[in-house]
Amino acid sequence: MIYVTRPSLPPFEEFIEILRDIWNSRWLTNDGPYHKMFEKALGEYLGVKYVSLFANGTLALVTALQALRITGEVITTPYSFVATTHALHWNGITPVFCDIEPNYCNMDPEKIEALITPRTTAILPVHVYGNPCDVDRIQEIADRYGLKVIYDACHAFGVKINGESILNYGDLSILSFHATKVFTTFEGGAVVCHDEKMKKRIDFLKNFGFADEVTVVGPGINAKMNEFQAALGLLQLKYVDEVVRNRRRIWDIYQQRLSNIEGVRLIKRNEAVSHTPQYFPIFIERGIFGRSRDEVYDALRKHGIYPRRYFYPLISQFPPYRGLPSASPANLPVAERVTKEVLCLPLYSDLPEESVEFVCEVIQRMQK
Ligand code: T4K
Repeated sequence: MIYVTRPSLPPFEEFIEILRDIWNSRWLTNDGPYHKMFEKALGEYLGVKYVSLFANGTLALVTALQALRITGEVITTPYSFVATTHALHWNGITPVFCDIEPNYCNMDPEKIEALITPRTTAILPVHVYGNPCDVDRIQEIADRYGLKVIYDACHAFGVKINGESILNYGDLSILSFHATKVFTTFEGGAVVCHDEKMKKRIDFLKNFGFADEVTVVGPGINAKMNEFQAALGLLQLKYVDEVVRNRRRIWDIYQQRLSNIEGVRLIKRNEAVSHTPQYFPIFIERGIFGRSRDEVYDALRKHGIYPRRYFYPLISQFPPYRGLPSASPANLPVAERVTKEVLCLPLYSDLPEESVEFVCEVIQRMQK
């Protein structure tokens, strides 16, 4: 079986040593020593000022919106994992779906302004597949209308643009360290921010709102990362560069093998960006390839290959959201097309080259 992804883990013996240490200390959570060490080391690795660790990316998103006191309507993308919009829902915020552009599958900045109303308070774009959004254009719009920008950067661990971390754009950025991500702490996540006051507020909110033993500053939640997650994260930092190198090598093989198949469109790459490939999406253009995306999906599965249709269906088609005016397919023509074409191929650090070749062969053989 060849899955869409598999976690990269450090040598077991190294983790056992750390487990022993945690056992002996009996400090398991609540800003323990490994939490402190990992938070500091992660900020340095990513090249950002402040990091707050979380139990997972979804709680990080929910808390980030709380931290900025976002209300009313937020403009977001329907082309993402459902957690992006759920985070708005959990905060009583109305999502307003903006269409995407076809090259990178990110929110189309040219379509944002038409969606702004007096109730709009923020923009929540996603760096889909780790490809940076048009951060300058989005910031320009946000500044003109006085909106906050929160980036869902769950696919963008370590991504840089012109040598600068992509996490340094916008008001806040959110990371996920789920088992399926380039960098994993089993489950986990983080909020990246740019000033100490905001970091403090986020840290209070993820710990029930406690500022000290007797002071609660807001209706916080329990979203803390525990010592086991933090210890794994600390260890993972030693190996992540190697993991990224391996992923890039696999990316290059796919790129080379698939770029000349008519009807298989590949995602665009921005030369200014240093990538940490999270997924290898392809887009099956039925009219040219002669087969539908789902036919290719089924054929691969018959060969024991398990690609995923990230992101299908669009979030705007799920029951909590499909009644919204902005969820109408007429408002989202590009996203509606892309969601029917996309297939994310297996990509992980220790995926054998023969497996990559096999995946490409099965796709090539299907062309009519
Ligand atoms: N924003 C964005 C843009 C996101 O992509 C995500 C998460 C979030 C926010 C929320 O972050 P978290 O709260 O999750 O930290 C997966 C993940 O559960 C999810 O984290 C991820 N995005 C999403 C894109 O994919 P599923 O339901 O597709 O995962 P699952 O369990 O089917 O796993 C996929 C494949 O990975 C399996 O076929 C085999 C492999 N796998 C999976 C797990 C869990 C392993 O080999 N080992 C494992 O432990 O959602």
